[in-house]
Amino acid sequence: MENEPKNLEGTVSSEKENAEEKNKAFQGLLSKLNLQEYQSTKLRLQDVLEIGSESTENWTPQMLGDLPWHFLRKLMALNGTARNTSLGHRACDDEGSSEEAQIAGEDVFSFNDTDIRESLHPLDVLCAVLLCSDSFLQQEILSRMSMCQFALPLLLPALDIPKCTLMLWAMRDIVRKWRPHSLAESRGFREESLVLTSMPTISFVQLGSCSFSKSKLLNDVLSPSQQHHDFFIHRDMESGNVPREIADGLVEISWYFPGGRENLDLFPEPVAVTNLRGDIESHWLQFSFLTVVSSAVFIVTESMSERQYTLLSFLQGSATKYYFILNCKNGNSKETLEFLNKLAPVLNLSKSQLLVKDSNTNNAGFVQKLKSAIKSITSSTPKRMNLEAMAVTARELGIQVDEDRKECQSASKRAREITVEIKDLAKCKREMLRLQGDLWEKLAKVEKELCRMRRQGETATEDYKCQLREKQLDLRRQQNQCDLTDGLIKFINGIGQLPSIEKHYFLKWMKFSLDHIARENLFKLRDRYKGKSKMAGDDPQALAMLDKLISTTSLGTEHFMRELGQFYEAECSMVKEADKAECQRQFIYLPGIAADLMLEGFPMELLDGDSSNIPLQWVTDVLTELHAKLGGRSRLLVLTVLGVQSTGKSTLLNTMFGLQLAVSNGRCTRGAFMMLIKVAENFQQELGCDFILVIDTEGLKAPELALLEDSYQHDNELATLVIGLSDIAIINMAMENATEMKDVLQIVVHAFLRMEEIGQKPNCQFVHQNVSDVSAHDQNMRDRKHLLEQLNEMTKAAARMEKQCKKVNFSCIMDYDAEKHNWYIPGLWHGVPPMAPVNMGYSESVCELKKYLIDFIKKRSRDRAPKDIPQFVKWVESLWNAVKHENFIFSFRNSLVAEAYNQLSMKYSEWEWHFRKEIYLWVSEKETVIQNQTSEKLQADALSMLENEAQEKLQHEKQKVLDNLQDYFESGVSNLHLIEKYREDFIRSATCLRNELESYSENKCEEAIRIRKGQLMAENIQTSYMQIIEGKVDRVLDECRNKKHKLEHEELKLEFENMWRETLSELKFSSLQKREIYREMESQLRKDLANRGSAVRQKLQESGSLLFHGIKNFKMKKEYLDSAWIKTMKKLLFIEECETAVHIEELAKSLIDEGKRYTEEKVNSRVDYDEIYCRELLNIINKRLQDEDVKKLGTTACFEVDLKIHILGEAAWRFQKMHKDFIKQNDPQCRLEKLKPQYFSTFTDLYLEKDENQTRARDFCDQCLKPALVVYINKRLGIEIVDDILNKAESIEYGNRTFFQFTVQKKLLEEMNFDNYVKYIKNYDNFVKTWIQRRMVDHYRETKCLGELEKNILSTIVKKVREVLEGSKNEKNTTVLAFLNNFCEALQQDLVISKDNLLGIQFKNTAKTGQFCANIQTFLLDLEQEILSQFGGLDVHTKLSNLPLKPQDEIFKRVFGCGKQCPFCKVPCEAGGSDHKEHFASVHRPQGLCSYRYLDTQKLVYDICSSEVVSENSFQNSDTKGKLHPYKDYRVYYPDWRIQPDPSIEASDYWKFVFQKFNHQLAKSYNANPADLPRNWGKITETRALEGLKQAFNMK
Ligand SMILES: Nc1nc2c(ncn2[C@@H]2O[C@H](COP(=O)(O)OP(=O)(O)OP(=O)(O)O)[C@@H](O)[C@H]2O)c(=O)[nH]1
Ligand SMILES: [Mg+2]
Ligand SMILES: [Zn+2]
Ligand SMILES: [Zn+2]
Repeated sequence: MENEPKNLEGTVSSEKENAEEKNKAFQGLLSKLNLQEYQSTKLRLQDVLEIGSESTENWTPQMLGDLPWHFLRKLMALNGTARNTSLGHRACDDEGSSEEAQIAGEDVFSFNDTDIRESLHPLDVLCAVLLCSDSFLQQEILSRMSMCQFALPLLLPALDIPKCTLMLWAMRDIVRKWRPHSLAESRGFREESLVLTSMPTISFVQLGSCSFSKSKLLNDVLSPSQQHHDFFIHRDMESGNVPREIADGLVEISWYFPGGRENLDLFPEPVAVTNLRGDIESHWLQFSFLTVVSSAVFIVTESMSERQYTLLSFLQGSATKYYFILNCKNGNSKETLEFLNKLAPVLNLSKSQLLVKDSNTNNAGFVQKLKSAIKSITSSTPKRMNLEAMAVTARELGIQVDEDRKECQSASKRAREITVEIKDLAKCKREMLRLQGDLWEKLAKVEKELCRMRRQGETATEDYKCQLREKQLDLRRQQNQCDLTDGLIKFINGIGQLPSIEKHYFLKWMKFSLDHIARENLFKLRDRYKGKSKMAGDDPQALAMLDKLISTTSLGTEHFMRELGQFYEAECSMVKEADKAECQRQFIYLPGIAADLMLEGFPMELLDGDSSNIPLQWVTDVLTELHAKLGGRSRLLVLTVLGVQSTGKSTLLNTMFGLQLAVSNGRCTRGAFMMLIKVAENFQQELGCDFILVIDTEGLKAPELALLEDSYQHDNELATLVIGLSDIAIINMAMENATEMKDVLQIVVHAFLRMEEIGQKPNCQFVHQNVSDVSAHDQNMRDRKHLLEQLNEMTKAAARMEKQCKKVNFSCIMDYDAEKHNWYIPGLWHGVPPMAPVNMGYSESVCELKKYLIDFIKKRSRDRAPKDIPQFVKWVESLWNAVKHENFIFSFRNSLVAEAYNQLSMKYSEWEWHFRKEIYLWVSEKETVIQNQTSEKLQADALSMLENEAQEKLQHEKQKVLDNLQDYFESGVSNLHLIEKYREDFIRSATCLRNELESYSENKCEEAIRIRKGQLMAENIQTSYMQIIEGKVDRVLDECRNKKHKLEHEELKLEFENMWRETLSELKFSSLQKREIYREMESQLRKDLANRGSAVRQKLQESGSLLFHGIKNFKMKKEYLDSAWIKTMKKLLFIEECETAVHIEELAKSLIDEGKRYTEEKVNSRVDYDEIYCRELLNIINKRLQDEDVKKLGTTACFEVDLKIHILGEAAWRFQKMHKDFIKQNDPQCRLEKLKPQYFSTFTDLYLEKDENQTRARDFCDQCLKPALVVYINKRLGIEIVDDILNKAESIEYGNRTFFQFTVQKKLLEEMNFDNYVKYIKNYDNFVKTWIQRRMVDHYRETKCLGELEKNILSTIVKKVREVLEGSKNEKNTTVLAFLNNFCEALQQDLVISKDNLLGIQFKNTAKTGQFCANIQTFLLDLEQEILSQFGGLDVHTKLSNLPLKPQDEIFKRVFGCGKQCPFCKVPCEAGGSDHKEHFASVHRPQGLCSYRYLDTQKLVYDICSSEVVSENSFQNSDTKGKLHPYKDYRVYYPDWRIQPDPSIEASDYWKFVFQKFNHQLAKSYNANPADLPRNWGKITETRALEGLKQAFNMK
């Protein structure tokens, strides 16, 4: 250094000492600030951005250690008070001490305790923080300081070495915008990176000590008139007077930028101002630097000594202009002047270069003087230099430059290699990023067309879909054939192979260069456009053009990432198509790289704003990778922002979370970006999530632009997607423009409405920007009311547009509270840019909002578990899919919703079965009790009492279901809010179930009582006969005993026989009346058809007795078809007669089956015939004939008559036989005969005086207990089987209807049997019944565990029996008669013991109860074995047919559901519960599968309804009365069906495969021609079909 003063040279030792001292000071400071740990491992940006518990606190620093964090947090929030270092008042201390002082009688005032509050100089804190930060945090700190218009550190004192560091890198990110006066006319502006902008620099340094503040002076100079701003910290600021510990030698820099208003601007061009802290003497290096880079240096001094003079004279020859500001204070000014005069020739000083200030100088005047001095410098074409050039000087002087780190330099080189080539942005994009241009845009269009089918034209839907699919694949193939371009390879190397720090540098460098190029480009473009738009006036067309141009020529790292995404996606689809082997994949590692970037806080593109498309595969895989990297701990809260273009959305997010989203004028954010903000470990629990995912979106278009393009659609899509993903959505509004606001609100309301419909209810916060008054909230009360009214109005309009008819208003569709969820935020700038700092009010309001949001998140996560990444991915997928379709609501399907719904309906099925079981058991118990009733007890009001009891029970059980439902919805199972809207369905279903069971139980009880009454009549007669017989037996016994000799067995028998014969002949048996059932039924049928006209009557007459019907099969006849109806149908719909005939025959067959089932059930219950049975049969038929579907067939009265006759005829002879059997069973004589052996054995035993106890006990077991136990087992077995099956592990298939469908279809695919498929499709309910029965029988045959069930049932009841016996054992004195009565009484709810047999047992029974019981107990063991082996001998099938409650029917009810079928393809409904509002099915199938065909060609139709409902096609059928109706509006005719478009092309692969496989067989069996199936259906393999099935049913 030539001009370095000698006396500073050679003092190495003092320099060393100096350094040591400095280091000591620094260490001291660090320990005060608690920053030591960051001396080696620097603070990173992420550390500062983490959300911790302090985010919700009002945070004032209390200790010195709080100061750095206070600074960082406030700065991140752009708060103007960030540099404040005063510590929080310890208010109570203060008061306390003054009071204490008074009490103690001390003086209140004294000098020493004034204000020596412990604190630090702000610059010390700043330096310490910067020294402890890594270069990325430094960069962020400086960028934010620049926004706050704080002076920035240019040369930062370094500590371990006596040098300092030039903060070039740290300022790299700052971009400033200004309007030089040369552009004032044209209203153009300049925008440039600060470090690249050349301008004159004016430096201010100080010589010796000085009592006036040059910083303050500078602030006065730089501040705009009427608005003072502290660019530099000065001693009159808070803590500005605290002695500096390390900040001496710091050089700060600040700038003046003109705004293009000549009378207001200080200077016409930008000027930089630097300020060296401390004396030049001790900071000569810094000073030398300044003398080289500055156009002028102002030296402030109060006095000058000899030494100082000498020092300054070394500056001789310097190119810089020197000015002196002399602050005259006391006597020595004269001496100083002398020195200055001596210096004048050396430094080329002129008169104007000395500014004298004394105590009389008017400050304002002085400032003015200084300003003109500067102005004259700038107007004299001074030296201009930018920061990059300064760095060169710095290096020459041995000053470090922060950019010189090895990593930074090599990263810069890498980035330059890519960007150096770029001249023309549009061209570069075309050539370097080929995949995302035309190809990707075309792909986006095809993907949307696949959903919207707008240009389908005449092509058949499935064919058109195939074509599109081919096109899609072709585009992907083209993409896949592209090679990576050179630039891209370098980019991948940059982000893929470098260590984290270098990668970071690399990405930053990329950004800086690309931004720089883009700015230059834009500048030119604007210029060119300026001319055009001037000609056209301010016409929107030109604006729109410009807007478009800006977007096509913008280039950022996101474009590179997007390109990688496309490479990845193209490869994926090739692999999927098997065009590429898994092992050939080149790009499989890319998602991992992108996930890393996200983790490091880089924004990731979610929606590509250029093509309006989401690269779904890419996004999914990146996020999945991210989830894996997080070890599965990825609970997210999603926060988004929406609003009109350029209303400061990105700025808001940047301020709130310290993010670095791109911010600028014009459409700046494109599409949507997501970013992760980490929640501090110790705060995750409290906040309920691990990350906050922030989504920044592209601004919605201004209305004038919206008119021009199709951008309304784009905006709508964006809003729907983003709001759908949100937990919290911030709607940003700049208050000034009412129409703009209305437009945005409309879009937003639509999106919210859609979300409500699908169960997603995000919270919504309105942010009104640019409202500054403190009273804003109150003043705007009216506005808020007005806003709410408007919102309500819009909501209603939107609901109408979405074709919803329900009444809604805004707060129904979102979580919105007008009072709490409206925020008024003042404008961002305090004053006029470019010199305006960020408004404190802005920063603080945003901070308030943030606090509120964090609090809100805490509360919200308590009652709703936040989604994790896999769930988020599913949301993206399903929302995007629905958005692509036109009709969002009906297209939306989300696997999470489906999963939650499936879980709920599974639960509901359980509750339903429980309810049923309770009622079944109750009814069976009551039936048993009724059967045990003797006449006196079966009173007239027995039924109504039972009914009351039933009501209570039903109510109770229903309530249980409702309670379960309630509990379930409060259980915190995930995603419950999504299915909230289905809750009503299940509540209604519970009521419906209750009603069903009510009529079931009433019918059962009624029937039981009726039957019992009939039995009692017979029993009474019986009893009287038995008494007579018993009297006779008694007499004969006496006679025999009186005979002298002992009678042999033969003789006894003879005596007994004689007595029996005589008695019977004496008795006049009044046997039961025999009825002619078929006649009774005939008359009932006549009554049923009485008012159907003479033709019917005649037909009935002709048919003759029922006895002759129902034997042969039912045959179709021509007269069953209404010929007039058939004709119209044929004309309208081309429905052929034969087709209708087939349907009618099917109907008849199914009704006949049902009749048979009913009859059989009655016959099996072995009761007497009752006319109710016939009535019931007729009811079944009549009800079915009233069905809408059946009415459509146009059957004739003749059909009805014949069908009824057939069904009743078949029933008649069975009922007749049943009646006959009953009479036979109950004929008194027969019954008596049956008892004969027993009487005889009692008789002989009595005569021989054998111990009859044992025999009697055995008889009791055999004849009374055994049959009762068998009946008991059968009664329970059905219920137990259902329980058993549902509790099996595999029972998931019966869990709900969706699972069942999946299982069945999967099994069918495995078997691949044509007949089975036909049965499944055509005769669904029968198929299901057979299926269940078959599975059940197979299961029990295989496992043989039915025996186990029987054993369990038996042992429970036997245990009960034993208990009763045990209880009676010790009763010595009771008679057997009494015992038996007790016994029956005790078990009256469980066992029906035959009264006849009991009487026999009681006859002449003198045994002692105790003994009798003991005997029974011994026999009981054998009895149990006997019963079990009897059951064991039966085949499973027989066993099942013996059960009064058929388990297969119960399971059928469970899986069959409402039984409705899709009006187009007949696929069964899968909705849960029995009373749902909408029917739906997971997959629909090609219509030809259920025999639909084209009438002209008779070829089977292969259209799928789920595709048709989004196509332009129409349908016609009898519901539309043959008129064509657009498929899209199918809900006009089928409002209770929800047919959702396929979530993916693959979902219908299953049925396509089946159709393809059986096309010819189907055609043959339906008497049609095979379909011309689209070619690529043939490519579907069985594996893919199964995959499709799994996907459709959401199975893993
Ligand atoms: N006057 C004023 N300017 C603002 C305010 N908020 C932001 N800006 C400026 O407006 C410009 C646009 O801000 P951005 O944050 O990019 O706006 P945006 O809504 O994200 O814009 P797009 O993403 O392009 O839709 C920037 O230059 C901001 O500095 C404000 O409240 N008042
Ligand atoms: Mg933005
Ligand atoms: Zn369908
Ligand atoms: Zn249904």
